[in-house]
Amino acid sequence: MRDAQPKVIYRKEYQVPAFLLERTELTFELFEDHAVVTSQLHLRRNPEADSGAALELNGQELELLEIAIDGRELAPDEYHRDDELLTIARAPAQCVLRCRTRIHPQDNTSLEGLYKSRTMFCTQCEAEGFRKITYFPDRPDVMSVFDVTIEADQALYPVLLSNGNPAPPEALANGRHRVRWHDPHPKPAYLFALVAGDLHYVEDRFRTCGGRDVTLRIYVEEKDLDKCAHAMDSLIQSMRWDEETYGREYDLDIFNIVAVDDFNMGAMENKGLNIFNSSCVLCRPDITTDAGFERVQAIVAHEYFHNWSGNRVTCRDWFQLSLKEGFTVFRDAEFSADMGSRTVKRIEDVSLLRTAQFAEDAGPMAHPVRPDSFIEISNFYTVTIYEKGAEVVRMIHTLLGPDLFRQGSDLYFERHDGQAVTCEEFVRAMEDASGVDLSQFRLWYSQAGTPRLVASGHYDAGAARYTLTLRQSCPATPGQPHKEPMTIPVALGLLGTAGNLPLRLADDQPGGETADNTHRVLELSREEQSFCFEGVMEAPVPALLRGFSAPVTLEYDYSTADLCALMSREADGFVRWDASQQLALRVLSDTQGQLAADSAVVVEPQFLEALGALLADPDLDPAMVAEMLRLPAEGYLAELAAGQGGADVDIIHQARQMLRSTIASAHADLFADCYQRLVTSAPFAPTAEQIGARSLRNMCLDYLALDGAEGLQLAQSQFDTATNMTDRLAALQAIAQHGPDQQRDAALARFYADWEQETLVVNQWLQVQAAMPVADALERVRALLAHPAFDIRNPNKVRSLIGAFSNANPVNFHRADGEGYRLLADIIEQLDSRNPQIAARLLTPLTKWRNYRGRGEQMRAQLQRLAAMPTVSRDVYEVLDKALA
Ligand code: B3K
Ligand code: ZN
Repeated sequence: MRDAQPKVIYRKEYQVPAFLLERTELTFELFEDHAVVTSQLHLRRNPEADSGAALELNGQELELLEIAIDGRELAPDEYHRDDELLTIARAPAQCVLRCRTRIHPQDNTSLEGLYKSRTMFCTQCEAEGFRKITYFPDRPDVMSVFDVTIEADQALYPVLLSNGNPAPPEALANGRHRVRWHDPHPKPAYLFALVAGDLHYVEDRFRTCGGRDVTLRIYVEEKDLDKCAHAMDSLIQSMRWDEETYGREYDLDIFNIVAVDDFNMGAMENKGLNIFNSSCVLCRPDITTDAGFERVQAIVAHEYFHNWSGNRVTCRDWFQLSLKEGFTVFRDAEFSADMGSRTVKRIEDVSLLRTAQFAEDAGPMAHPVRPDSFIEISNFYTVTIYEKGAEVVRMIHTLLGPDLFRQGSDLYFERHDGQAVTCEEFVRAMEDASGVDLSQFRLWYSQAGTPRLVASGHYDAGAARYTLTLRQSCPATPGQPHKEPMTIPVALGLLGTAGNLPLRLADDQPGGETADNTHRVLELSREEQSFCFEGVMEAPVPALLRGFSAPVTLEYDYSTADLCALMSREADGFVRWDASQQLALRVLSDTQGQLAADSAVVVEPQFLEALGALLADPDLDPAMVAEMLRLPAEGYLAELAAGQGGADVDIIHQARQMLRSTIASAHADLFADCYQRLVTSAPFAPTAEQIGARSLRNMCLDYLALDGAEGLQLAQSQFDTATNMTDRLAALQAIAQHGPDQQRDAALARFYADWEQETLVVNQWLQVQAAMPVADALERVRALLAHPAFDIRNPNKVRSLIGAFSNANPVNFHRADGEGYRLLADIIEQLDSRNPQIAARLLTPLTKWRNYRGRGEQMRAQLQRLAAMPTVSRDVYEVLDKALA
């Protein structure tokens, strides 16, 4: 790897900035082969800092044209410059620093800083991209008011946008023009944004609770104007929801969203000017699936909610990233739950947490929600920071209850408005407003790893008493060999033969009283605790972790009959679903055992019966039935097997396929009936009800196609006649996964011919092919790399083809000859010098090399090959370093 090892940055080394910024003036002169950035920084020594501390400005890959203080150009010996920093040892206590730099946005392939996406200029500054634009104290605790002037060619870039409010445009000589923007809200550089391009917009208005009218615009290329309605609706719903749920009002006269094609992640919450990956904003029923509609709604909301949780109150340093991300994910999850089906949203989130976050927490990249160190902050935009961080906020919500939680969030926003703060300040505001002591709870921020909860129950019929014993432990993670017991809220009910039983805890025991006497939230705080319920008239089945009240693994020795009872009668939808998954896991594990031992495969009849009952009952929520019929993913099965001696990908795949075929043939008639029952002539709408119905119907289609020719014919007819992308893509997927070669290739060719012009649809087409479990999938992926539909410079395409192949096609990625690993490493090698963020992210599946029986060494060999590249980015270095440690 590179000779000089990248520096590790530690949270404990935080120091306040030496200088504060009162105002930032920026001028951008944009040209076809470069841009000139002029800055005037109004600086003042920070009274809280060491009085001799030097002024430090971050800067990377910048050509310095001019540097002056208070109008006087600096001599070369008055400042020092290296690859990352410009240091001025003796700057006046108050001064204006003027800097001119030249940059080359056209050549910026990292998609960080100022760059070009197709024909437009745009920026991405979080976390540390601003330093690629000009010299600046690029840290989130340096906040200032920004005045931005943009000058560019009027014909090529008629729209010039930045944060805040604009002044009228001015025409300049040579066909150029200029627009000035003023953002009155002090902000760190990571929230700065600029866009210049030939853009068109859809406009609406929102009147805030305080009576102010806000202009809402979504800027897109002209061809995409008819794909903005859903994002606009979602924005208006989000603004209303945040007023009603959190009392948060929007604070500028304009809110702009811009869609760009080349973007490293989903979207970015820049103040008043959110920049979106076009895949997370553009929607139309004929090109977007239901999942796409839901994603757009959630991401629009997420970025909007950041206006308070992130922008008005921001992070002191990047170790506090979850302060804004965890809280904002919790907020957007609750918003989505309110807009659609609460239980289904929870199921989706828990599935992601279990498959991706638990895996991260069990692997070499494990880190606490508030990390202690990093090499490259871009690597820490993780499922732990986002999803586990959101679970931590959710647990505070559960422990305090909705009213005290709201008082806590009000206090947090009021106390820290305009500040850059830490996770500690969030917890303290919650404590101060509620009077609840969260001292022990804070361990959730500092300890990595997924806690393991083991539960056991004892029923004493004579005393009508049920005793539940809970024991917690947490596995060691890198740098954290020993863990302390945490506060774990365990929401539960007790299920009897005729429904949930009333709960009465023995007098001396705490257990959150709730309005519903069949529901309690127990607080486990010691390593082991027993909770005693009185007046229990029959032996109950405990319904534990209702709503997934804590991000832990749970072990309880349920009988198959217990799980069937929970599946059919438990009041909590999450527990019903979870019981179905546990049952499926048990059956899958039996099947794997039978396959490994070469013995006959026998599927537990109670499991098949339970699924049949779900399919046959027209009164059940179709969305829930679909979720309960979905078998755990192969990747998740591999994670579980990793802890038990290593995963055998082929056995896992065979077992899952075999179980699916058994279900398909056992219930062929029920699938066909259910499919017909859900046919509708209602016009398409992305409502929870319709989404649920389509989800079950397409689940039925998939099982029917798996069962044989008749089902494949049905899939073909749905493919030929579908009028929305959800149904069309589901049919294509069913054909691609289960159809004969000829039918599959014809459908794929037809799909491409129909949608060649719609990039986002073409990306779905790439994804379907990357995930096909056919023998030549890898060769197909290699061929697609050369197809005009692919472009390695575009992160969406890389994710669709390479991301899908390595994460959603386990049998082919883990091919015995190691070619899957080689393919991924080839791509990472090509990408690392261009776009290190994407390269580092693609590495994830290889970092799990220890989990795979018989494959680990081949995976590790590819990591070692990458480590031997002559130059390695800081991003990829950090991941390799941890994965190979
Ligand atoms: N805050 C951005 C993520 C920035 C990632 C930088 N590598 C999007 C979001 O979480 O809302
Ligand atoms: Zn966010």
